[in-house]
Amino acid sequence: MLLDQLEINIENKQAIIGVIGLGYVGLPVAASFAQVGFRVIGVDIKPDRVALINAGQCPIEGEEPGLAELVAGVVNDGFLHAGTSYSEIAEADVILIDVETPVDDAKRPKYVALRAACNELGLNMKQGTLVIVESTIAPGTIDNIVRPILEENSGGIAGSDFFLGACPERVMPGKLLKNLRMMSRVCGGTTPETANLMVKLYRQIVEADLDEADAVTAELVKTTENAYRDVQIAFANEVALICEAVGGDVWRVRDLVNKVPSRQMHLPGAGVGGHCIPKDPWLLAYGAGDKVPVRLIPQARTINDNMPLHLAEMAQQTLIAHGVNLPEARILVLGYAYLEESDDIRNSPSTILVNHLSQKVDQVIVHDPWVYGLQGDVTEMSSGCDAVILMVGHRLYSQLDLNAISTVMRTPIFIDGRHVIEEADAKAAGLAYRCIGKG
Ligand code: SAJ
Repeated sequence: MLLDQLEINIENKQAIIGVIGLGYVGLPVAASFAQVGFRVIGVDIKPDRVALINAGQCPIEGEEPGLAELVAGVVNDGFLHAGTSYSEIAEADVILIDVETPVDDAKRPKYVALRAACNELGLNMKQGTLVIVESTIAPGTIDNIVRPILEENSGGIAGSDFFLGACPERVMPGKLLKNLRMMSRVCGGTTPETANLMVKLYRQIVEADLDEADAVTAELVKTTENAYRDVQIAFANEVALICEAVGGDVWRVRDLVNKVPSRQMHLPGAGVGGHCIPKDPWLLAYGAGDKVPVRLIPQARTINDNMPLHLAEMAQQTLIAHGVNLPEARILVLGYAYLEESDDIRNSPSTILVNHLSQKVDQVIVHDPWVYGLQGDVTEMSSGCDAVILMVGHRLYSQLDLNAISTVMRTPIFIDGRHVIEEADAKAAGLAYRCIGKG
């Protein structure tokens, strides 16, 4: 009965939707449901973020096409309201949980925010509520953490007094609204009926496939899709190191390997950053507990995390080979964001490189056209430097005036961590050029 009534209210958009966590996942999803006519109540622990949203402003940084206008519209029309108290979502029929789920230094999930949200929600939610965790979580989290906390604090039973599932988000910075609408999603319910209801809910805002599954499958798919990418990148990086050792060119090797059907060797490079790929493999590994000796996934993480240090070693070797005294050396690092054409510096490989080199040389200067405070003229910034290390494949770096840079550098060394510069061009400009993956 509870489920049937909820289904009716979802279909006729009478269901009230609560969203816990109004960050780069929660706010776009709250605004998207509001846009199609649901009354949405958002809850966030940051009062200033809540105040901004209620003033119709979007606190998400970076370029997110359509998001600011959408937030302004749905707030102005009264479909989206934000608050800091869970009492405001006591009347909600559906609750989406979009809080951070980072890993700690020991690579274990840090569920402080998730546990707090479940504790508060359990004490406030009404009978018959559908609770969906959209945050990326380790396999087993719904069953071992979310369900027990909600049942204990609400006094109800999942599947009968309230309904519970996981539907991991697949948003990407710069494409939040587009991905929300166009990316398929796994609707993992603790019961088949719940999964079916989740599909009916998301069908209101998602145009892509919505696949019914159980909760652990939804948890596995999201963490696996990102662990898969991390392992693929690690393989490319390991082949790059082999190519350096045997005098090969990984970029040509990759092109020729990928001519073979069903080969899709990824891009080697200066490392793997961001908010997803460095974290999600650890969530997948954690889910295995001590039942399975997980070896490949941690090794891939180690390989990728070592790439910035490999770049630093390449730079140090080349500086010494050119007679530069490291403690007097001056280095320019090109790129501080974790990804090309992005201003997002979360888990950026450049951070590892800069911290390492700062212990070894006299001065490390950082440029990034997208990161506030790091913009500038690359030629001017390379003046008097002994090495330039390219860490991010920003388009700007493919248009550098290599002759001018070579002229103003004290020692014209160029280390290319993303194969942005062609070796012939670098050498024609008088640069001592080294590239990841080229022996
Ligand atoms: N990277 C490589 N080699 C590659 C691909 C990426 O070194 O072949 C590096 C990038 O430089 C970056 C890091 O890995 O430092 C992550 O790059 P990414 O392209 O995976 O971008 P992300 O971190 O934004 O990943 C997101 C993920 N999306 C979600 O979690 C919803 C990921 O699943 C997507 O595959 C990826 O976007 C994408 O395809 O754009």
